[in-house]
Amino acid sequence: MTETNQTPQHSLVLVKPDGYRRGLTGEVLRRIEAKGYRLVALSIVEATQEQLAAHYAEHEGKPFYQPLVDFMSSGPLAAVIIEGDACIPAFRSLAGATDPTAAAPGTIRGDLGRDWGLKVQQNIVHGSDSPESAAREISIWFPEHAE
Ligand code: DAT
Ligand code: MG
Repeated sequence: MTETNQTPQHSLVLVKPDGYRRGLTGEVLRRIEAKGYRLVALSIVEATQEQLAAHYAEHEGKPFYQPLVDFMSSGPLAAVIIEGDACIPAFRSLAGATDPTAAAPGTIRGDLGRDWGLKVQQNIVHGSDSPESAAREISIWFPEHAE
């Protein structure tokens, strides 16, 4: 029998306030499930300043940091834990490039996003970029699921 990993990979996905406001949460979740990943936690929340400071600590001091925090505070978002082998790079691939203008057609950002001429790109989704980020971000948004 083929050996499988004992612990499936998890990634933290956010449908950002632009995606939630535009009614794209279901479309994002549909793409994740159609790809073959499982949703293991889902929550519609208004992010606290503490959550956003922790989530985006790596960007503090950059010119788009405050616009990013303000945007992420502009309304509800959907926080999701997804599960399955290689789901971290696979979701980054589904999401597409950070800049929605450059994001390839077929990706979430390429199909559903655009540049609105603002100080921060509103690009519909966030996805963890490494196992370390995923563990850190899951503890921010779902402390009850911390690994
Ligand atoms: P990603 O979300 O693709 O991991 P990131 O972590 O580098 O990208 O940046 C976080 C978010 O900040 C990103 O989704 C959109 C915004 N952003 C990043 N770089 C930007 C820039 N140069 N100008 C405007 N917004 C930017
Ligand atoms: Mg990032």
